[in-house]
Amino acid sequence: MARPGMFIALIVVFLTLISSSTTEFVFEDVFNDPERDTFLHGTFPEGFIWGVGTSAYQIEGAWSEDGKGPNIWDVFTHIPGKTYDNQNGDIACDSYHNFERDVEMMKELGLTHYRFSLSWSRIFPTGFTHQVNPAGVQYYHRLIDSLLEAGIQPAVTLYHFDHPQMLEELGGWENEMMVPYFQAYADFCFNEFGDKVKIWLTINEPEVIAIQGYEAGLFAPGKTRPGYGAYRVGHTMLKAHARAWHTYDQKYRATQGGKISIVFNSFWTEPADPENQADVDAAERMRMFELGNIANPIFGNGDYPELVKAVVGNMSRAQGLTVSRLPSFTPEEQQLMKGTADFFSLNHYSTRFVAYKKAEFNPVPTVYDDFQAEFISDPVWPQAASEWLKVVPWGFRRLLNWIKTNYGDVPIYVTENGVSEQDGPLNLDDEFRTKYYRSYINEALKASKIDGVNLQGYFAWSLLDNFEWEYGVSKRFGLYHVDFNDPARTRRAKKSALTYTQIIKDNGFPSEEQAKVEL
Ligand code: GBH
Repeated sequence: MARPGMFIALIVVFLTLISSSTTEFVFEDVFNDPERDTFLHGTFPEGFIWGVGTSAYQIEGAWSEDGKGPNIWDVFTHIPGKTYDNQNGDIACDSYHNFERDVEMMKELGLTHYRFSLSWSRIFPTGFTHQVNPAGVQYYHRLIDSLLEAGIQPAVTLYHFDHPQMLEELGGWENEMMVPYFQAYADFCFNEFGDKVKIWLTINEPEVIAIQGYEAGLFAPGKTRPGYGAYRVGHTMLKAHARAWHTYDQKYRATQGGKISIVFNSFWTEPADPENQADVDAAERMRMFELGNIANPIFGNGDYPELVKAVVGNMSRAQGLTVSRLPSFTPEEQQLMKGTADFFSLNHYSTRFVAYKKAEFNPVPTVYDDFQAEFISDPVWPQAASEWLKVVPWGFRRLLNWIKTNYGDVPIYVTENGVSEQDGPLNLDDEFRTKYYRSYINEALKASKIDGVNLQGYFAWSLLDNFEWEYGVSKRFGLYHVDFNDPARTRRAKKSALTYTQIIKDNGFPSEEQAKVEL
């Protein structure tokens, strides 16, 4: 006959089974550490910004229509061998003609904000402000007006990788004169659109353009200046940003009342061996090179981080140089840089393990040698279509915390986050992307609710499949599928679009009790 003690023990086992089966994980097979990966129920702060992002070259098409001038991406993609299958953005999603459909999709999603960029050469065909293209200006007015009519606020990037070709012929970002040229362009845009636009972003990912465009040569303008290009170009872009910020601050803020910042992109880096101090240091060094080096001048003391100055300085000396390859700011420039952002704007996609690598002294110095780091990824991490993009949700929370630790309680907007799938037969059931968004947004929720990170907005990348730079349209990042073989560029909602719609509606992931309270 069963004794009462045994009966109680059975009940305990039963209850334990039930409660453990309610522990939720999104990527159950891979990320199932109960401490780190358990799904959190709860909602984001009231007034949270929910958006999606795109950029001009990636979606607009109409590359030479209605008076638009050529930009560096038009020229670069027309050079054979630069992009996958020699694809280009001549037509892309044809959003120049389809923007009303785009806005309709945004309404379906229930967005509060839409982040898009202006094509500099559509507004100023040569880049210079004495020759404006009225059709280009009108196009952006129509887009902005239809957003506002739909109750969606525009968040406008002035520059997302695509400056006018004429300016590149004068040296592009290697030319210091880009600072006043960019300032004049920004001034025009604030004046023209600023009564309707309350969120401005000056430059998208300066560190990416610097490395990909002027060091590695994989992005337009395709220049290779190993060891110097990235630092020099980054330096000029930071100054251009600061001048644009001051222009807004002095001439427009009081009457227009908007906010303005610059967009950074960063991986999270985790030491390959947390017990090995050299790896721990290498991981921090990478954060400083990738994010600190551009964030410190703006959110810190106006200058590059001491660590980066020391590393590049020492490497340069060891290479027999008398001047560091990293340019320096004068005290006046530091004053100019400091504080030139109203919020912290972050693009984030993925995480890497970093191991220490002994400094190499090659005849031609490179930025990569300066890193003294080796990148490793865990083979269990789910792999997106883009080679560099491994799915590691927990890295997102750590990066958000790192920003708080280093730059304080600054409001953060995540301006891009998303995942790619390979082009193939039409499949709208994108379970992989759905899980990516659920898990990454959930890590953002943990940062907000548990860690007290001042997160105020989130933009998914991207509204729709688009021209993914050197990969052409072979990598799809969209919540909406685009048929690139169809002249109408028909858009169709993927499953992830429906998931995102629900998250926005719920302002996160309310628990059952919260959901009931809301009823
Ligand atoms: C963003 O850049 C862009 O803003 C956006 O236009 C783009 O469509 C989106 O991402 C998706 O790619 O040498 O290992 O660092 C993201 C930053 C820059 C990340 C280039 C990958 C190259 C690989 N990307 N980087 S690596």
